[in-house]
Amino acid sequence: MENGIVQAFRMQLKTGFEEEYKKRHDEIWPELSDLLVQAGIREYYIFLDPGTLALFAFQRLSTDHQTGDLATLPIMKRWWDYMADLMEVNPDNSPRSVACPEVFRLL
Ligand code: RM4
Repeated sequence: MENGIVQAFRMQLKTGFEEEYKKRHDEIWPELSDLLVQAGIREYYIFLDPGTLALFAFQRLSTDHQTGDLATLPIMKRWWDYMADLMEVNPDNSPRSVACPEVFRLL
């Protein structure tokens, strides 16, 4: 199987929004998930650390992914606006995100 590119990053949930964050993702807009797949995201997981409310995201991307363009797309921006009450965000409502370098792989 083609492994593509893997990347991980950390976002931050605000206190008290654990259930609502999960609910919104359980009901993710189909047009947004289509967009993410079209951008080349092959796998996307978000895990919640219950102690710190850190959101740890892991993605597997196709080698020709275009995830860098997502921030300019209206559906993505609308989702970020929608999620901004639950997450730590930047002034443009994109989630504050810290890249997490890979330190181990078992393949
Ligand atoms: C997240 C956040 C991310 C988005 C996912 C689907 O909570 O908004 O940017 O990729 O939802």
